[in-house]
Order: sequence, then structure tokens, then C-alpha cells
Amino acid sequence: MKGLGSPSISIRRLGMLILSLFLLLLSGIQRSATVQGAAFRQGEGETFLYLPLIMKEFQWQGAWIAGKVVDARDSNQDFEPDPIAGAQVCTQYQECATTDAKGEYQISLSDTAWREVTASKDGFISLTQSVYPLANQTIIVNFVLSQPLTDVVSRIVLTWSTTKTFPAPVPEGFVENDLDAYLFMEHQTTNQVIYWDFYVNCTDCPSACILYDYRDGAGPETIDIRALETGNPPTVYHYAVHHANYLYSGKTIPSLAQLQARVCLYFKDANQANCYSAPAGDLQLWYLFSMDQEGNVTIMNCLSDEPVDTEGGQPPSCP
Ligand SMILES: [Ca+2]
Ligand SMILES: [Ca+2]
Repeated sequence: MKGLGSPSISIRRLGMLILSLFLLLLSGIQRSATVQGAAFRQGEGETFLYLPLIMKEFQWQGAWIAGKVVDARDSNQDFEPDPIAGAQVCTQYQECATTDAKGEYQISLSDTAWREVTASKDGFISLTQSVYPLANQTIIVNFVLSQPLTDVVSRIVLTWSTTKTFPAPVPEGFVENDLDAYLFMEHQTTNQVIYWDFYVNCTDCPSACILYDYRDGAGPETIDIRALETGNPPTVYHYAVHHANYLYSGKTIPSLAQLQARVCLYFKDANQANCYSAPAGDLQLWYLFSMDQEGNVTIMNCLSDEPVDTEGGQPPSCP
């Protein structure tokens, strides 16, 4: 049926107008109410619009971002990162908190809009992370800060998230968040691999060492390349992150990306960090970069399922 004067068309238009107004209203009250169900029914010559509906009570109690700010180094060599007191942690809206003696902070928010959170402290390189706060919940955002490198060629800091954002339950008996940092040093007399089971003391180590290993939690696992090796054939460095129990669990535990695995790279005399997040995908090894003996870095940033060769020190490759 055509024609502007058609009564049934006008009623439908009226219905659509009411629906539009309702949706507009709904978008405005989304934060404070949950609305279920809306339905149309067309009778003889008439259109009924059934508006809703069930309004669930919602009590806004607040939203928080909290966490810990630590130093990437282990100055007192207790195999724990040193807390940083007096660091400023601020969102892009200047909602700020200062860390206490344990390096801990908490910011109270007035809404759940997306936040960029920056941690800074004099003498350290600032870092920023993005987060979606949740109503009536505390989202954990930890920071591992490094000073600009003066006596170390490169510092590689692996972290992951303690906030469980993956929907499926983790099967009993599996540690779902044990990530391990690996540094392969290729083409020496024999290849060498620095990792959790080859835990060299940084004071004694001339070229590279791992500062921490965390079996679960959120890291950090920090590897320092203290001096570039010389010699022929030249050394090639390769850095990768292994999801220790992923294959073992039949890939039923969350992936590297779901654990929000993140690596920040620091280089000597640079006053900023380059940070990378693990690519999405159901593979166990994240090969992030290689570096030659001159310090030239090639970002690989791929996932693979190859096993970690700690015996022969064969470095990873992209599929
Ligand atoms: Ca320490
Ligand atoms: Ca680990």
C-alpha cells in the first residue's frame, strides 16, 4: 500500500518513532539499568508496540583501577622486583594516585569509560596501558618501569595480566598463566639459551642474564643483555615467550593473547620503551625479535608451535 495518508503506515511510523525514542532513552540509561525484551505485534489494521519490560535494579558502587608499580631490576637480589614508592599513576582524565611504600596504588573512577593509564616516576621511563574498567569491580593494572639504560645494551620485560578476561573455566590441575622468557644466543662456539632453568647471576654474567622467573601471576620476567658478544661467526640473539602449559593442556587453557602477554623493549641511551602485545592465535610460542651482533633489531612478532630447543639452542622461526 502506497500513499502518505495511509493510516496503517502512519501507525507504523508512529511505532518506529516511539521505538527510536525508546532506544535513545535506553542508550542514556544503559549504565544504570538492564532492560530485557521488547516486542512488536501486528493486529488487524493496527500495530502494537510492546515496551518493556523488566528493569533490573542496579546499584552503582564504583569502579577502580589498582595495582603495583615495580622496578624492572632486582637491586637487592632477592629475586623479587623492587617496589617503586612515590610513582604517579594517572588516567588521561587526570584521575591520579601515588604509590605507597609497597608500590601499590588505587584510583577511584566515576564511570567505566575506556582509560589510558600512565605510570611515571622521576628517573624512570613512563609506560601507558589501556583498560576497560568494570562497574563495581577493581581492574588490576601493574607496571614494571625501567630507568634509561646506561650500562646494559637491552632490557626485555615480559608481563601478563592477572585479570581473568577469558570466559571458559580453566581445567583443574593446570597452571594457566606460566609464561617463560627465552633468549637464544646463536652461532657461538655452542648455542646458548637463557631461561628459567638457566638462571645466571647478573653480577657474574658477562653478556646476558634473566632477573626473575614467575611460575604464575603476572611476571615480570626480565632479561638483560649486558654486552653484545664479539667474534666470528657473529652471535645472533632471538627472544621468544613460551606458554609453558599450553600444549600440555591440549590448548584448553587461555592463549598468550588472552593472558594479555606483553613485552617492553629498552635499548641503551633510548628514553622510551617499545611495547608489543602477543598476537591472537592458538600457538604456544611467541617469537618477538632477533638482534644481530651490531645491535640491529628485526621484529618478528609471530606465533609458532615448535618446541623450545633448550638442548641444542636452535632458535625459533616464523612459520
Ligand atoms: Ca628485589
Ligand atoms: Ca615463568
